[in-house]
Amino acid sequence: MTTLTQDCTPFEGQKPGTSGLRKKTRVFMEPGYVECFVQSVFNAIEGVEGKTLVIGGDGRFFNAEAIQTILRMAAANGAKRAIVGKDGLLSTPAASHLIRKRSASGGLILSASHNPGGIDADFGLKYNVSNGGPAPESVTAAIYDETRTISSYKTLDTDDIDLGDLGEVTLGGMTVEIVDPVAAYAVLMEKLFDFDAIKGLFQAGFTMRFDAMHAVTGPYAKAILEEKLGAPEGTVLNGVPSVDFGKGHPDPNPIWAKPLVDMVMAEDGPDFAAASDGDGDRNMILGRGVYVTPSDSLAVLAANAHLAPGYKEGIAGVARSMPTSRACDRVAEAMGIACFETPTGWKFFGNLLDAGKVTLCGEESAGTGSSHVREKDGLWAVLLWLNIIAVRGQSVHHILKDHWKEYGRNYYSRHDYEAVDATAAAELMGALEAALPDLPGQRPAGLMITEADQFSYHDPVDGSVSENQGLRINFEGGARGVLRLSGTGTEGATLRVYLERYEPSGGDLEIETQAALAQVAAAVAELSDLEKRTGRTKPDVMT
Ligand code: VG1
Ligand code: CO
Repeated sequence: MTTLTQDCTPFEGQKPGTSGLRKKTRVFMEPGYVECFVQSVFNAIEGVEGKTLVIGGDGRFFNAEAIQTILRMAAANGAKRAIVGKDGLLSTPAASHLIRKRSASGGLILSASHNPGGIDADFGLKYNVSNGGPAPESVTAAIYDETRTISSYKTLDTDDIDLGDLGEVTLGGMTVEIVDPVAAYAVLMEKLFDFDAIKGLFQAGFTMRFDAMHAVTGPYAKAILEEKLGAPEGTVLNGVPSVDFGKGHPDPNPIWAKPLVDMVMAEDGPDFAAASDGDGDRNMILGRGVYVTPSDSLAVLAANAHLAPGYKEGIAGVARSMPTSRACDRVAEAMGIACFETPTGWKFFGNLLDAGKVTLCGEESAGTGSSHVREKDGLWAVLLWLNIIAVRGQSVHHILKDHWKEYGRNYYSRHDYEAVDATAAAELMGALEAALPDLPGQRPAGLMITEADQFSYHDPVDGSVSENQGLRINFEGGARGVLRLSGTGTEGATLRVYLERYEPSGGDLEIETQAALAQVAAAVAELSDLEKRTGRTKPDVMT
């Protein structure tokens, strides 16, 4: 077995500030592409000599091939050990947990998350640091700089290794340890939640469906929900990971998980339903007849977390991404704990979690998590909901209604305009940004603007500043519109418009969501000249 040094052509890799590199699968399949990116990552972290890395992915098309490439390169670059999920599978939260538990230097996670998989769909690769979380901007900036100057990579001239058997094998001077992707994660969940109480719930006839969307959470959900917690077989739907996610879009929202939503909206539907995304870090929560928005879910979990053993001492604080609704802010205020507002992306929660300032975090995009790992965690959120339901003995609908009665309701929806012409999208944002100082006092669609700004985040732990994180427009009465461009799309630009309106307790808490937000939506459309600039009359996706 010989070490080879091969040439790289510098390229435009992972943009600083994005969580990993996400491109069309065929781009990743170009000869040398994965290699030059992985070498850029290794160079950016000052090499991997003597280090331990965790490696795994969501099982999408090209996962198996890319893992072999990464293993050969890690060995050639002198890594001491690679901890790999059997068959190359690891959910993002399970990878985060393994990095922490095994004191690894970091990990490489192969996933494009909720984006579809397949040779004509998307692939992704990201590096997580030693706290188990996504690389902070200082690291992603260094990776980007490397991709611009990279000239060669190191690999081994050797065959693929079999990742189908648990145990250790050697590759060059590196030990490859193949682990059960579920085991350590399941132990962690058992520590956090009252499994006996949840078991009792299922024994008493409580019904649930979990849609793994043909993605990585299938084995996790089967092992935990069906085997450990005794939910009947068939509770987990689409539980076998497939390379193209059954030709679906593994995004747990009412659009892409419509069959599940239809099931739970029926009168004879299950008591509870949930879904997760490609790499297992997102969650959607439903109860019979009711969809819980991710923002509401975060607020309900914050208010009730103490009912689960892992959080019985209470929570230190909460954090939400800026576009996430302010429902959790009200809970934090009532509890007398801090609520932080961070830019979109889980990496911004890492410092707050590491410093013990917050225990729970969440994003409107169906991400919720806690200090147990440094990524959002889909199954964790499902288990926390189950634990709360078991202790309170109430339905999801009941819990949600009680919550609104106590705190008021933040009506909320995100409108996505996908594959918009990138220049048109940039111009829309630029024009609106330029107009910000003049907005207060204006009344688009009859709603008075009270404040408007471009969101900048000052990290309270390390003092770093992240600018241009989205345009915020506040209206009278606590309504708000937020606009930002997605950092994870792979085609043109995706414009995200986030709409929110507050209805205090005692007001009308049962309005249909889009109807409740129609005026805010009209105001944002007017201000941004949305239709003219994008050529779109309605969003592609509303969640
Ligand atoms: C989207 C979501 C964001 C999330 C990110 C990664 O980013 O809006 O909340 O953190 O995806 O999620 P953007 O830039 O497209 O809005 V995942 O499940 O890819 O790890
Ligand atoms: Co994801």
